[in-house]
Amino acid sequence: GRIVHLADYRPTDFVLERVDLTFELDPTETKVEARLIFHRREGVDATAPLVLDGDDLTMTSLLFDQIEMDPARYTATPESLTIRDLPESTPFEITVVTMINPEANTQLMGLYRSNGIYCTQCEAEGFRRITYFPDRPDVLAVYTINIIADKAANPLLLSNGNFLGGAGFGPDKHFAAWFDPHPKPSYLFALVAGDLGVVEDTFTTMSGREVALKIYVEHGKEPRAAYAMDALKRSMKWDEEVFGREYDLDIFMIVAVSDFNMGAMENKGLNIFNDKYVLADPETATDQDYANIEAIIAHEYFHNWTGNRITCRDWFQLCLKEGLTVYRDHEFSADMRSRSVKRIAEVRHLRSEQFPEDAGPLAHPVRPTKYREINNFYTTTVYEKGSEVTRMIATILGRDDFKKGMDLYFERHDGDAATVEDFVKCFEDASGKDLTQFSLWYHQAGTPQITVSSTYDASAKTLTLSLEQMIPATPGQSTKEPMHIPLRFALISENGSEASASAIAGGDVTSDVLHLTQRAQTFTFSGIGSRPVVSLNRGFSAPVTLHFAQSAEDLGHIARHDSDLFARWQAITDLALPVLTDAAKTARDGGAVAANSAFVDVLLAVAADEALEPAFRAQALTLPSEADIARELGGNNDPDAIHAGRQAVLSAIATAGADVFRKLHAAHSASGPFSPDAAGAGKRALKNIALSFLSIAENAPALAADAFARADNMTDLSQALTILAHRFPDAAETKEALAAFEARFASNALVLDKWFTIQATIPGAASLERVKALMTSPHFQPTNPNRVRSLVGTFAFGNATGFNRADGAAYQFFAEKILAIDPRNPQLAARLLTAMRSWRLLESGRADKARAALATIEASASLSTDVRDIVERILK
Ligand code: HT7
Ligand code: ZN
Repeated sequence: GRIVHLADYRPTDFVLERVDLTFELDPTETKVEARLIFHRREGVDATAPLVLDGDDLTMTSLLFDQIEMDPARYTATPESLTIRDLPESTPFEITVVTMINPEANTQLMGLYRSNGIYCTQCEAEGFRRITYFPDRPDVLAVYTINIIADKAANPLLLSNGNFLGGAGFGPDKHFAAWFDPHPKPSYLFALVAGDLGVVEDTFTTMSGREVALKIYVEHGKEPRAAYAMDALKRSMKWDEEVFGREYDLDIFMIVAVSDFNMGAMENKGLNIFNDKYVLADPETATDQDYANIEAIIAHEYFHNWTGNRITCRDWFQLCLKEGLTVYRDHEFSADMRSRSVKRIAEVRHLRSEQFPEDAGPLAHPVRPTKYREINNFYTTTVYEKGSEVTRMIATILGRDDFKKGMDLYFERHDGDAATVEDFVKCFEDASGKDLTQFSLWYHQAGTPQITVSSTYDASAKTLTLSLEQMIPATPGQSTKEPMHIPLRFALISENGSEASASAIAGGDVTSDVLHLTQRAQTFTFSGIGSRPVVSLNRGFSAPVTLHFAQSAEDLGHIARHDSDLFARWQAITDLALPVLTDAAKTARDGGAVAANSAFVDVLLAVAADEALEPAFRAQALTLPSEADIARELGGNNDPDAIHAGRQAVLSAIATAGADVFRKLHAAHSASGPFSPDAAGAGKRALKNIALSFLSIAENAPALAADAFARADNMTDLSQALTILAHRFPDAAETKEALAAFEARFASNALVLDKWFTIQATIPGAASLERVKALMTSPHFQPTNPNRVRSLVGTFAFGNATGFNRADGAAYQFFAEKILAIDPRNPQLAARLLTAMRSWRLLESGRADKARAALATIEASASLSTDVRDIVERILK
């Protein structure tokens, strides 16, 4: 594949006025007739041809203004259709017929069939696999869609917009027509046909219009769509209340399908979802599943304004819709749940996924300037760091000006295909602030590293805070400019209150935000009566890494007293990390790990503090992950030592806190009626982490086996099974529980995904054989992305000791799997392969073996562009 550069952007030569599509659906021979009306853009050379994109297309007919076209005037290949000798200024109509095979479409891009359901996925460049088209996001048009299909097999015929009408069509067929009045790019087109059940409801918008809401799922699964419907209605209301955004069609539909490459897709009026993010009930879904459904339903719905009404000019602007929409779904979940606990979860996710991406060979700016395969840029940097950049704009502007900027964006750009510059300009114009330096966040890759030191001068009553920023080199960017980094902070007095300064020198400080703008900067606060403890980057106001050598006493003070719960959690993490890295080093040298008792005391005090919400206490008790420790160690890593060290620390905490954990477990075990809300989920989280520590303390499976037997919801059941499998993999209780789980949920693939994941993530070298054996299980479907991710994906991403076993056997196994998946589904293969992006941080024995496995992949002659792009960048 060639490389696409942002600098080469130019508008199309022809303007698309209308699109009429007629589909005659057939599992293997679907006929697509596209009638497209174009005119030449003013000022474009009269001899310029019309070039349309295609991908693997077969054309059977081409008409120009209803008359068969002279073959001398066009060239059709599977990848493009070029038409010459076109009118200079008058509109003209092209009618193209293509034949496609949905059944054979294993890539899940374009029109495909999943479990007997026809569905589409057009973002980013799937529409060109349906018909020849100017398949780019800046070509907006109004679409009319006709669908003809066998009536018995496909009672349901859906597309974007409003339903126009339908009727019988011959003896066995019927048709339906849909019209979407909102101009849209091709990537938002959708079609669904098949036989599905439906859950229906209505929503009355703020201006009093009634919208029909429909969620389509497989027959019999309707009750499991109730939570998704509730989340949808809450999302619609929230977007009206918080962003002033009202829905704009008579109907909003969601369809759940079982084969899907990503989480969901925001097609106008017809969202298509991976069924994993729609279906839930207490028996089959965990609290995490409920939270994901709520967030993804909201995310796709919010795209109606940030993505659909205002779309992207080109794919380099992906963060314009994705970063902003993630920010909106984060804010929604924060309002629905506990804001601090949600923030902690977001930061954990950002650090475990985005920071490694930003520190490795796949690092790229939030707004990239070039790509070889756009599918590989649906990354955590574009999404999650993109969201953090939006959050920083809100922090710098403050609530009111941020709202003004958003309103201006909606007003100024509704109906546009916009750019990041357009977006930022709205905030500049609304606030009068210059965001030029801030915009570097879009252009410079790498996580800023900030070194901080503070000194208190008792006689002068001053506190000086010196900060220095360093942005590491990333691929293609060896030097960086200093950025504008907004750091929320507080100076906490000895008694826990927040000290205020009478004057500040050295830089811009607005209320509780310190604006670091220079490479090195010293802020002096005066009028400070006694030495305060500095709480910095509260609420994680900037996605940076702080290097601030605060004493254990100061961190303990923050952990116990900060009014910002996020900061308290961060202080606990800062106390934990050196304990865990020391433990890893000790384990590596074969020594006995001794956990630092000051840290354990703080942790247990927080765990036992009834004034704190259970969900927060559960977060505090969830120690930094093995990946977090590896990142902190920074290189030459031995996953076995990291694991052993962490286990030793967990044991020390379990022993010291056995009484606390026993009380917590008992107090939260008496469960009332199940509620998936945040309060219920928090109690379950605290109870289950207490159970996990108790099981470590007792070093026996009985407690978890008992919890497994008594569980009345999937959260408790899967947590108990995880403890059994991960702690006591060879115990009879574990074997029985795994078998019972498998038998009970044999007909529920989404639940069996949990069964695969729990086993794929059992620590230790033996897990490779386990994963291989599970691949032969009758429940494993190698063509279904959810199954592959739940087994192979979680093994590679979530089992550091198993995947990185010292003999390199798992890398070779993984390389074989990537090469087997790639021909069927390149997107899935490429995404899985990113699990190896941090191979250079391993100790040399493992690193050599990882490199060799990557080289095996690279040497394959028939790689997809997707996998070739990833493997070459990882190896560079
Ligand atoms: N905007 C959607 C992205 C997406 C996607 C991209 C590439 C290939 C398949 C895909 N399915 C969905 C999802 C979202 O961010 O809302
Ligand atoms: Zn999105």
